[in-house]
Amino acid sequence: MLLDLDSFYAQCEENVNPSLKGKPVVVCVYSGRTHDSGAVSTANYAARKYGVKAGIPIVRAKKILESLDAAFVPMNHPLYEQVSERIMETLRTQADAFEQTSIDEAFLDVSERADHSFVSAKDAALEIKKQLATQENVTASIGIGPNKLVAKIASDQSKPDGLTIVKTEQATEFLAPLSANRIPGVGKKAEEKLAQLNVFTISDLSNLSPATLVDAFGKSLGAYLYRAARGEDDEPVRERGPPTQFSRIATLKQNTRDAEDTYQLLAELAKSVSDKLKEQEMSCKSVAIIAILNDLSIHSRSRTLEPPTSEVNKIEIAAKQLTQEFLQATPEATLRRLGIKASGLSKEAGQTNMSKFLGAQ
Ligand code: DCP
Ligand code: CA
Ligand code: CA
Repeated sequence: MLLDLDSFYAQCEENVNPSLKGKPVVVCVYSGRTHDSGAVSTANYAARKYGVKAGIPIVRAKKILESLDAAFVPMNHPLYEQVSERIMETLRTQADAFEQTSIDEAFLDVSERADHSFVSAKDAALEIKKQLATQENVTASIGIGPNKLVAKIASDQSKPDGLTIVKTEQATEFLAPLSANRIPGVGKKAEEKLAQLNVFTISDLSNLSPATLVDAFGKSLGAYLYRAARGEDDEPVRERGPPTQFSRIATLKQNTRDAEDTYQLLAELAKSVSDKLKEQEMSCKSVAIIAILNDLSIHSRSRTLEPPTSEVNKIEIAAKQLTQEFLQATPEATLRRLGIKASGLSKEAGQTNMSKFLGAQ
């Protein structure tokens, strides 16, 4: 089964601020440039009714919802991470194998505990929905299928609070009328190519020969699409390994090529990356800056830290130096956005455990 939480950030906001309930709620990523500049991160279903959705400018959302009592709230990522971590922890215990694929989404292999029965799997899904409602006051949409591909597509079929079950023998019939872009991995580019081949639905796709698909998409994507059109997929549900990097990125108040103008932002980003490392009890061997220029080109410079660290000061100093050096070496560069990436992650050595141990005495 694939479980995807409904309008996730918006539900988190509604739960910490019950006065939002019933209103259109829009979670905003303010760029900080002018009062209202920025984009919509997500909106609850009351706002979506009017066409407000992720990615549109905040200004446009405000115009659309002008005459309604709508709430615009700034994105609060630490809150969503906390809620997500609690939910994922509970979900993990409900599956034979568990794979979190994003902040609000996870695959649960329930084959064994449901005795390979779709009826039992449905009961398990209803139980999970009930648990999410009582423990976290959130709804989710769940898809159940014979494999990850079908479960994922099924989870998108009915939202919010949906439950769609596609048994093995129903898979091809279920997929046939759906638009080909419902297949994970089919983005804008693939969709255009498919349209040139007169392919719009998954049924159309299933009529293409392997040779045509490999010709158009290359061996790997071509073979994947051939199987996907038939509802075939044998990727196992597997726990993802520990993270290998953390990064934070933000827009400068104004474009600049004066290093000092970036120091406040870099300090905030360093704090955020360091907090994340400490929360995960990890340290990083390498710090990089990501510089996005006014022409939107992306550049990065990195440095090794010896010994590995999670200290905010060390990360901040490295990022400031990298920014200075980058600006000196690139006279034509004007910064628009800046990010810090910590990579080469490892679990903190025994030290923290020792200090925890001592602290507990
Ligand atoms: N998100 C974002 N910007 C996007 C897409 C998503 O910031 N362009 C964030 C906000 C979402 C969260 O990620 O709440 C999860 O993304 P989903 O695509 O699952 O969208 P929602 O959970 O908001 O809505 P849905 O009910 O359609 O799943
Ligand atoms: Ca979601
Ligand atoms: Ca999602």
